[in-house]
Amino acid sequence: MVNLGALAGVAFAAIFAVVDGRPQHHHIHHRSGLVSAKVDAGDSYASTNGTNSTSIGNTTLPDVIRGVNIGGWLILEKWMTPDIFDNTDAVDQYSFDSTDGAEAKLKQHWETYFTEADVQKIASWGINAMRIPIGYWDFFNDTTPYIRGADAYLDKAIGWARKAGLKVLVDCHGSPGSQNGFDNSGRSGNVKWQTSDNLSNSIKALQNIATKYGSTTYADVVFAIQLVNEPISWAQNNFTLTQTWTQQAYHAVKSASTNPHLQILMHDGFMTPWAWQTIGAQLNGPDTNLSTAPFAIDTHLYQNQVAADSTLTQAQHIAKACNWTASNLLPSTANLPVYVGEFSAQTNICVYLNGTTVGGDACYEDGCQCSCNVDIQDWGQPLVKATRMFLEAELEAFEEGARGWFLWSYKGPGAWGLRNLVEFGVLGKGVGVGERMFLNQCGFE
Ligand SMILES: *[C@@H]1O[C@H](CO)[C@@H](O)[C@H](O)[C@H]1NC(C)=O
Ligand SMILES: *[C@@H]1O[C@H](CO)[C@@H](O)[C@H](O)[C@H]1NC(C)=O
Ligand SMILES: *[C@@H]1O[C@H](CO)[C@@H](O)[C@H](O)[C@H]1NC(C)=O
Ligand SMILES: *[C@@H]1O[C@H](CO)[C@@H](O)[C@H](O)[C@H]1NC(C)=O
Ligand SMILES: *[C@@H]1O[C@H](CO)[C@@H](O)[C@H](O)[C@H]1NC(C)=O
Ligand SMILES: *[C@@H]1O[C@H](CO)[C@@H](O)[C@H](O)[C@H]1NC(C)=O
Ligand SMILES: *[C@@H]1O[C@H](CO)[C@@H](O)[C@H](O)[C@H]1NC(C)=O
Ligand SMILES: *[C@@H]1O[C@H](CO)[C@@H](O)[C@H](O)[C@H]1NC(C)=O
Ligand SMILES: CC(=O)N[C@H]1CO[C@H](CO)[C@@H](O)[C@@H]1O
Repeated sequence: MVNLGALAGVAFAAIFAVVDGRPQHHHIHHRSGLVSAKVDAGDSYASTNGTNSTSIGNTTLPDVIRGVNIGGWLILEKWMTPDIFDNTDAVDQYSFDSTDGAEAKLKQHWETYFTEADVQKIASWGINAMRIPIGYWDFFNDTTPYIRGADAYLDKAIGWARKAGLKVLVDCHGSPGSQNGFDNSGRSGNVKWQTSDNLSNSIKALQNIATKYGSTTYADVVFAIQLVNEPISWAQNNFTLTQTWTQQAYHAVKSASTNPHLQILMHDGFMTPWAWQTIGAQLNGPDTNLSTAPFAIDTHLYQNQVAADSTLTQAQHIAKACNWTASNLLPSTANLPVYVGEFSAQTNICVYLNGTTVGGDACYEDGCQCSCNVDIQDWGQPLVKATRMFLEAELEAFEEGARGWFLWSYKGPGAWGLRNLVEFGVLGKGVGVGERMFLNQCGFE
């Protein structure tokens, strides 16, 4: 997930409100006697078609990737797992790794936060792929300031995925020097990815990743490797340099891989997939088949990261989500597949009993609930339904215009968590994540 610092506004406060379970404004009506978070028995559901698969060589890939991120596991993010940071001054993986007893705590976390039972649960919901973030430090031949060992758990997850029939995207989420200064890169603060040897060292780590996970041994389960996550295109980073590096990294990963069908993903650098069409055409060729193209773009589409989004009603959020197909995803003629590698059902809205929504984090009428400061287990039906409507619109837009999607994140807090969304009736019911209550919201049909 991306935390855009000062811009995050309400959303950032909301994260902590949800984590703490404490309302930020004591005059807000919360936990307002609406105890049932279940959807009405009388509601009707439709099942969108399951997704067919296409096989090439040893690789069989669903035609629509319906995925989830396994965030907060192999790279710590404090807002997602605050408990592990208790009694430390650490703010990120880097600072955590030098605290007392860090190694034992990390092993315990790796061992328990995500298990084979979770993979089975995910598969039972109709999810067919996982994007698994991991840091470069487990694949780097020289010493780094990070504790190693997370890669053994990536291997376990890949084994569980293989058994459950899920595909895996190995996502190099933390790169040398930090590509964005966000905690999700391993180290918050300075961005030094494009200084010193960090760019070439990023490629060295990717070569090791590709030698292993890009081999034919993994071709039945690892369908893609991601070069870098969310490199910023401002401040210390230069987007032109990012694009030059991407082509070098692409060729390095390709030559280190023996799986000829491996896909190589690059995050768009917050410049939208449109900015990658020329490179896409160069790497994929002019007549690429979108389901087999080797180079693809990862874009992240949130509606809770900038203050302006927190003024929107849910109807406006939905209109914006539907619009993404045209505004942020590419037409099939672009020869460049796009994955929505991160998005969330979480918006900052308040919902009245009659279903009307306003943006923000405060409302003043009995029964009204705001998504950012009421625990999801206490959500009444109006809030559950409004959130479901938005999430279904997002999925409709992605399945129309993208190769696939990965929700952030399986165990995210509140409405950030797929686990919570399924448990509290925001997505899926009988047949899983392909199930729809609000068909054709975007008018594509
Ligand atoms: C998709 O839906 C159609 C019509 O309901 C059905 O005939 C077909 O078997 C479905 N395909 C899959 C893969 O579920
Ligand atoms: C899956 O394949 C079947 C048989 O070719 C076809 O009828 C159906 O429309 C396909 N479903 C999807 C979702 O593409
Ligand atoms: C398929 O997998 C087998 C066993 O791992 C391997 O020997 C073979 O080269 C693979 N074929 C392709 C086309 O990747
Ligand atoms: C890292 O070390 C291994 C084992 O010595 C070697 O096979 C590999 O080529 C090295 N990777 C890089 C990128 O130098
Ligand atoms: C980014 O790098 C390119 C190529 O080196 C250079 O032409 C351009 O001026 C740089 N942009 C900025 C904003 O520094
Ligand atoms: C893309 O490639 C797959 C696998 O070879 C094939 O089934 C499909 O028909 C191709 N699609 C197009 C549009 O060529
Ligand atoms: C839809 O996208 C276009 C740009 O493609 C933009 O001009 C317009 O404001 C967007 N509308 C909404 C509701 O987001
Ligand atoms: C829904 O309730 C709110 C708050 O009482 C009210 O302002 C709004 O007009 C109502 N909307 C409709 C469509 O009844
Ligand atoms: C792993 C690595 O090469 N890190 C380097 C990134 O760049 C900074 C300086 O810009 C170095 O201090 C790091 O050693």
